[in-house]
Amino acid sequence: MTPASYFRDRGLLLLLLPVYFTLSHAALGQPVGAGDIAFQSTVAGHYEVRFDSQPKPIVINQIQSWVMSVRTGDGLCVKGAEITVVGGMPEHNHGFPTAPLVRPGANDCEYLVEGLRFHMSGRWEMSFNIKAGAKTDTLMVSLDL
Ligand SMILES: [Cu+2]
Repeated sequence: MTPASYFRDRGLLLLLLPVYFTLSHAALGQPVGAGDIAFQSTVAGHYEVRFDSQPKPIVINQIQSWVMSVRTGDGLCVKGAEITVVGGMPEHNHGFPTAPLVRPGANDCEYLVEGLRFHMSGRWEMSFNIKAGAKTDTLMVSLDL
């Protein structure tokens, strides 16, 4: 899915996704790291996801790598998942300035989200599509930078 189609379908997506996570550190005037994003469940509840970022906290306009840990509800590593990510700033109507990719990480639970760059302050939304075996699920992340 391209960022453009992501935003075109976003209204529908949000209707279908009642579980919607928001971080609001901007009000506190503090930078955030991906590690500050709470451990969270995907929309259909198939997977549990946690993030860690480098550098930490997130630096505006600098390439980021996130480690993404994906487990089942039973705490088992989700091995061999195909994960894609799209996102952008809905209030500015633009996508990411880069095309981030997710690839396998250091162990069966981990994936690396590479090429992330948040080129301005404000609210960013990301949608991760996680496919492992027959189960596909979505994780929405909203980040105030
Ligand atoms: Cu923007």
